[in-house]
Amino acid sequence: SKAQATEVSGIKTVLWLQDLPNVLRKLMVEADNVYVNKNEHYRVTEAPQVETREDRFVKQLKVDYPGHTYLRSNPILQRLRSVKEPEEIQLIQQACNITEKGFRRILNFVKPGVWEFEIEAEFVHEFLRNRSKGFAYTPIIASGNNANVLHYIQNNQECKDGDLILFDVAAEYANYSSDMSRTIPVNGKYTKRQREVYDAVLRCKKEAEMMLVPGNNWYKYHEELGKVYTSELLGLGLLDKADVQNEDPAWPAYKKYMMHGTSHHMGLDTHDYGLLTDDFVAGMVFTNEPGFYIPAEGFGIRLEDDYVIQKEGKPFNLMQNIPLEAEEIEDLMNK
Ligand SMILES: [Mn+2]
Repeated sequence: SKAQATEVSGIKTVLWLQDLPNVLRKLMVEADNVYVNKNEHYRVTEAPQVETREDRFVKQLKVDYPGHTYLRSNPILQRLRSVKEPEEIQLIQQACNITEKGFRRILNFVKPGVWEFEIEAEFVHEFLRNRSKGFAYTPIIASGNNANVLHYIQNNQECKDGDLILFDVAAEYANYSSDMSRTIPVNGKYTKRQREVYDAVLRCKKEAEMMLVPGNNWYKYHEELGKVYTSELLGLGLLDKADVQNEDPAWPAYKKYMMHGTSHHMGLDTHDYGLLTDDFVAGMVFTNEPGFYIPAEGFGIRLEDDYVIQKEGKPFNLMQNIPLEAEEIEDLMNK
């Protein structure tokens, strides 16, 4: 009922949809400016092939009311959505906590011979029994060289002794996302080389964390991180000085091993709205997800947590309770 709609939403005036044309007409003849919505997400790279219901509505508005000034609501919405309310952060935290349960469960489950889809099933079972509606996005469970296929979602291979498994798996809760990546050894023990790369990625993640502070912005952040990646890849012997000296500034040498962005807004969408040119401000939620991908060595490693930018100092890590250090993961797998 209308009364119930008011009760759950706090909205005082609730009307039936059939009243829309008349109410809209009354409002339009009193208004000069109309803000219309359009998906301007930076990840939308080409014009959509299908006209949405909203597109048709805007088109009709312009036919019916040609003399109005039409403006974009999107910059306003982008800014509203990129800075989260405390209630929203609580829901994202809950999504992260459910993701943690799933991850701890599979640490007890993974062993040589297990199939990627079996791990996927463990995750979703744990998510649903904690009142999540499921995965926040199509999960990546990539053992061995599958980790080097950036959006590997087949999850249909057997996990082999000696290989790593890269997970990019997380729960939704109350329509809010979480977004986690971890990389674990199938047999419960990283090799010396796997561990070297693991610790290098982890250092990158810790460096990135220090830069998720107010006043920085997405572009400066990525430029600085390029230097961190370059230095770690030199240390791992994956790049040499000549590679760096001769690099193409448009595609720096480090991108051979780390070819994706380090952070994105997260919230109602896993890749949430937000204007990348805006400075970071308190209440924005970002992922932090460095990775090194080495097909020649048969593995790839990505580590990802979700953070809330604070007014001052370090960001708050919503995934601080999810095992991350290599020793802790080995200990839990061998318990
Ligand atoms: Mn992510």
